[in-house]
Amino acid sequence: MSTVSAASILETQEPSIRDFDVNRIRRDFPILHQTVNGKPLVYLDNAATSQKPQKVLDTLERVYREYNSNIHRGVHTLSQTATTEYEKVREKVRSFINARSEREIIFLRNTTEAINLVAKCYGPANLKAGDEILITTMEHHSNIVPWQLLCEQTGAVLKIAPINDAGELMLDDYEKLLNEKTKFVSMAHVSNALGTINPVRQIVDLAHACGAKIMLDGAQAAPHLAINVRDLDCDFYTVTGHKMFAPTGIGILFGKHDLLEEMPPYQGGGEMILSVTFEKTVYNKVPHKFEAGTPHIAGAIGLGAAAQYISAIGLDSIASHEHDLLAYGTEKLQEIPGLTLIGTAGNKAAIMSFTLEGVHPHDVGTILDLEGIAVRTGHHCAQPTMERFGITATTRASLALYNTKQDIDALVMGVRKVIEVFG
Ligand code: 7TS
Repeated sequence: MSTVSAASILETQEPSIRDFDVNRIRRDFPILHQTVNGKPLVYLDNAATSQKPQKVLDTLERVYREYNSNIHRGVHTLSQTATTEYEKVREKVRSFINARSEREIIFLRNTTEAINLVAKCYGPANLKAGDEILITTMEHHSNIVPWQLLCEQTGAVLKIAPINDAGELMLDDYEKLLNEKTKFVSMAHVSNALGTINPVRQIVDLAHACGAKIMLDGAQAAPHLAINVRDLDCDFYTVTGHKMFAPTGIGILFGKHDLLEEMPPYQGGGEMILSVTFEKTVYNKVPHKFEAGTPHIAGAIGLGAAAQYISAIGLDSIASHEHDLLAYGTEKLQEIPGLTLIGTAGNKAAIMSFTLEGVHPHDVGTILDLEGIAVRTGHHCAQPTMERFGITATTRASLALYNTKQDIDALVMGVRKVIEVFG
């Protein structure tokens, strides 16, 4: 999957791209139109969580105003409406990531829960002592710790693929780490700390060639790139709703149907059963087997609205807009003395992580906040990535479809102010 240059896209004269109007898009996001510390808000913390468009806010309000009810268990009208709306989202999400069947879509809390589910439910039955799990140096902690737990449980060994100084996967080394002991591979589609877009299609083939199953962590991919799990042929893929304009507390796990069928349930409770006696419980079919308890009904319906919102604008248009901003921001930031970009991959999503000589990122973030600019500072839950670059933290500006060149200019002015303050 690659980002596309704005010029080449515009040449194709696709209507959705010609029509991309960032000012119109900004009007869809009420939260953006406020001042913070007396300055207009510049929201550049989208990799942590994105803002929500009016369409999603209205959808949530409608759920609670008009048909709030528990799903899958009531014969009454409200419950039937809630069930229908909730289940419709499974189809919307299926289409959004191009899965074969909506039975391959499991609603969960977030990406973290999805990775834990796969580690817990696929892992123990399929991995034994001495088997290897391969991840990379650029993973979020949620794509490290569940595998460490699985290694502790099974005696499997965690292997780490290296990255180069630009923050790109070193493919030759990656291939060398794959062998007949490799039983599972997991990798971020897009790195949250560096912005690197990994060559996941190629990695899936490499993993499968040595007989390993592969999980892709799409937390940072979903709002920026088109995801096509059928083309990718990955075994598992996960998306977290709140980074793609949906509410917090809702995400999805995609899994190939035959794998999900074989896996034991994640949690026991209501919804995940067909029948229960004290002697024997019969589990429900997938995906319900993995959805114990009352789910985040409104959240899932909000996720459907968010996916529709993204699709209506078009991921090509979004990628093109963000790619332009990334190019502009990279150029402007690089002009600042003492600023070092961390993560300069050739194929990158719109994330700009940087250090500033002599100034701790928390101080950068604090001063930017006084200017109304929201960025993330710290290790971004990717401590091993930081360690790879010999640092403990960065300042990270992460963009979304509603950001503008003016936002980047504000960031650049803010960073220059930081330098003034710190001499
Ligand atoms: N994987 C990646 C690549 C992520 O960026 C994140 C969250 C997660 C997994 C976990 O997502 P969750 O929804 O389950 O929490 N990343 C960030 C971040 O960069 N700043 O705050 C959260």
